Amino acid sequence: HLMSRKTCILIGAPVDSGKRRTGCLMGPDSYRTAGLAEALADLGHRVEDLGNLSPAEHAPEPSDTHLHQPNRTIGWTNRLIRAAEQAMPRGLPIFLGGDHALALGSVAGVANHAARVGRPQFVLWLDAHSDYHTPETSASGNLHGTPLGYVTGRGGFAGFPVIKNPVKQRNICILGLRSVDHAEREALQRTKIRFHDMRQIDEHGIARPLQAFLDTWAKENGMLHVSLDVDFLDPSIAPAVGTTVPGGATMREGHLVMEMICDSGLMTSLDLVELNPFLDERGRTAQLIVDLAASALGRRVFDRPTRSFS
Ligand code: HAR
Ligand code: MN
Ligand code: MN
Ligand code: MN
Repeated sequence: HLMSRKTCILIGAPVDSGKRRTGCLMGPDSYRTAGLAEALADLGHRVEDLGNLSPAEHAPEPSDTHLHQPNRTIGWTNRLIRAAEQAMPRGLPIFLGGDHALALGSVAGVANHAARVGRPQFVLWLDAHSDYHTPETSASGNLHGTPLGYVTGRGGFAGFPVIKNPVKQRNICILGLRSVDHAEREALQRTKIRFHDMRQIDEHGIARPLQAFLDTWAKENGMLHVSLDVDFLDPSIAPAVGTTVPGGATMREGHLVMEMICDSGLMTSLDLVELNPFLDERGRTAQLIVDLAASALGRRVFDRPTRSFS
């Protein structure tokens, strides 16, 4: 087997407060129906399913804000930080979204664990969007556009748990960008975050920037959190997402990324986010995401390196 046997901890996080269009709350059960636990068990992993969480207690929503359901997202963030901290010492948590607002909590929580064990936290963000807003810069008021802003320690997250262990900008790599707001682009370009838009991926392939990032991370014995937003993929293969953007990653680009992550050997946590089963076609998007997760956890046709045919 390519990958050592892991304890995969499935954490249902039916977060639906990060944007206005609802439906992501059905994501965790859609992944279960598509056979996620069985696929991982077939690869030799132990699988535990913690069921679906609910948000921690939170105040009622304010009416004097451009933000959509900030307090519910605060409740989720508190709950998910705790869930991530509790799961990390026991295995590899897989956060079943839920929209991308769940990553405010999942990433903050795994970064707290990394700090506790004295290892740097790395984050690979697979997304059409950079999700680097703060509540103040977000024109839409949709907090699923803010998790990278939050976990890197940008200001403006009043009422949210204080970020104890910000993820270093240089330890973040975003792949798949093709929809970045003006304020985000300006801010992102001033950071050390590595980001690669679809143009770069078209021109140089997806393997090169990913390998460069994985090499740094391996050298520094980091923890690696992978956050897979469904809209990273092209809508023609992954229609079940509220924010489709044409021109996304192909099926093989998606699998290659996951296979390379697996070969690198040390993915320590994973988010599967933004699946909206209400928009799916006969479960095909859920199935594709399950297959991608299986690739990240060792599914292969043949083990690498392939022998030559000579
Ligand atoms: N940048 C836009 C906004 O802030 C769109 C954000 C959409 N985010 C996601 N997740 N779908 O990546 O509203
Ligand atoms: Mn095998
Ligand atoms: Mn996203
Ligand atoms: Mn997105």
